[in-house]
Amino acid sequence: MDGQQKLFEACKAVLKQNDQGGWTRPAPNLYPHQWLWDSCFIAIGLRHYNLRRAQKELENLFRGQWKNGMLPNIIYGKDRYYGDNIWDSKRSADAPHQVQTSGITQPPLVAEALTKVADLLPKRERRAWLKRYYPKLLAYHEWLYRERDPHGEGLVLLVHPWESGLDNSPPWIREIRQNQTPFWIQLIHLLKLDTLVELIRQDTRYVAATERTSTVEQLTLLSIARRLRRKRYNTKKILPHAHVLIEDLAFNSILVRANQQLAAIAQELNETLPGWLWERIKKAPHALELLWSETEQQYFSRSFTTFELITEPSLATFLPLYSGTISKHRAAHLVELLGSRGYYTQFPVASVPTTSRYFQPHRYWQGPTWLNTNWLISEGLERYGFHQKAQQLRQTSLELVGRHGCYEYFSPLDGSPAGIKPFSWTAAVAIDFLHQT
Ligand code: 2M8
Repeated sequence: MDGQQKLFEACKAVLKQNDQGGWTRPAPNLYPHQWLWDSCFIAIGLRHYNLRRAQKELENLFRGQWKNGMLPNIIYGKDRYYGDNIWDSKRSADAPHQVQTSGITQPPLVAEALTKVADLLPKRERRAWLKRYYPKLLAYHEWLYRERDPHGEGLVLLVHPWESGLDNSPPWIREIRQNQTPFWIQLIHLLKLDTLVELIRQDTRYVAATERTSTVEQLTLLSIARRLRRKRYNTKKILPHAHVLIEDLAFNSILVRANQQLAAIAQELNETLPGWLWERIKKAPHALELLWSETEQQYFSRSFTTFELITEPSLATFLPLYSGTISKHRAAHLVELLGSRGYYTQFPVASVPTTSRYFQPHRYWQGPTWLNTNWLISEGLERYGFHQKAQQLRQTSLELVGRHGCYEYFSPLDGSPAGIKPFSWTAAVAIDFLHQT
């Protein structure tokens, strides 16, 4: 067996180990449930060797869809999890009855996963597949723009850092530190009781505390979730009272691409998108440009409340490449940036540039290299014709997995592994990368 085949087999074994019978947990212990964007990456990997199972993964994601169209970021399985009882989704009349879910969403990668699976299906099955999921996908995009774009400008807002998928990335940390940390949590920090509280944290039983979100931030994330629960996840009730609302750059870049995929599916099926939604979809690529800073020459997330850009750099700045709608000139500029300012480290892409005050090589979304974001960037690079750069990124990513196995993330400085293992999307993305080399 050659090296590539061996790696493929090892990655398949990870997905098998994490298979819960039709859906895949991200990892044992730490993440025992089904997560939204994880399952999309997982389906993208699975389709290469088990198309039926990839279909099942997505079918199971839609078990969690709410009556109002929302796809939740977590559908609970039977095992326990450290935040289990915070959501109590049944408090909303929109939540499904058959399963327990969270009350928030995650990056809208599902159009991508449905499309990539469809592309491998025979003609007739493809049509049936798209027909089956089009109404559900449409309902999700309608929910996003109806509930989360109250100004009708083509940018959706997020109400919790967990919705961004990049939980503790600098723009979110800065905003929650400035506006959201409740007094009792500040007190814990002031009295240096963090280490005591850490003792009751369950996630740090499996991964070193230095590789996870800090205790103060973790408590704040739980407290924001509780506030959302009190409002029964009703956006109209949440907005007037929320302290941190962000038009997240990564999320909106992914959504712009997802909109194109939704529109392509509609066209293939001879369906017409609702007029109001089509208007938003047309606005979205222009709205993304509102997130460009002329001074800093890069993209940022924006506060929904103040309309100000949150000028803390992170890898999200490269995701407009993935949206595919920015100008070639802008794309070339981003590629130049990718090669500099602390992003293109020995094992790129650092989730936060090494020059940032937030950078920590092993701490979650505050510096490490992740395979899923490398996937999004490499897809974007391909779209703009930077094939060699995309190939390079896939190679360095595969090198990490080949050397250390399917860890959750890796230090961008020396490639040392961190987080939980065996982690499903690392395996799934590696499989997709192997099929592109
Ligand atoms: C992380 O997020 C969860 C909450 O959703 C957590 O912090 O426990 C993030 O890395 C997220 O992007 C990912 O989907 C999830 C499961 O892998 O873990």
